[in-house]
Amino acid sequence: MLLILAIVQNQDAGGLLDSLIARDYRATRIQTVGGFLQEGNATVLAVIENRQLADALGIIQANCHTRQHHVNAIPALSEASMLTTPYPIEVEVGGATVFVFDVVRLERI
Ligand code: 2BA
Repeated sequence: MLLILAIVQNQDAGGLLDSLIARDYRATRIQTVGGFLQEGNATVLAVIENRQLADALGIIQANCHTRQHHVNAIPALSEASMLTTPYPIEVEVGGATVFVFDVVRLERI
């Protein structure tokens, strides 16, 4: 058994959950916040059989899309420049950041 932990964008989380459930996977969505952007994202947990890994990753890939986000960065202070005016930078977020763990045991008690 494997635990898939997928960090996805909020816009993609509902469709991903629907697609997983439609294919008979069990899944849980947790509201989370990304450390860099400090924006809400979603973490989806699903325990699957090892043979289902490729299928489950395919469902994640089909539902999670890459998007550009803009964030204001503050330049580092240097001797040459005392400017601290924030400037916009663009970062590419997603589709999904996926971690796969071995599961020793699953109990429903
Ligand atoms: P955030 O930490 O808010 O990061 C959002 C996006 O900002 C990242 O997209 C990446 O493109 C960029 N980014 C992150 N840290 C950066 C840095 N130090 N310098 C420059 N750009 C940076 P993704 O890589 O697609 O990550 C999306 C979200 O997935 C992250 O949101 C975080 O919540 C999670 N994540 C990504 N990698 C992770 C990891 N190794 N461990 C734990 N969570 C991770």
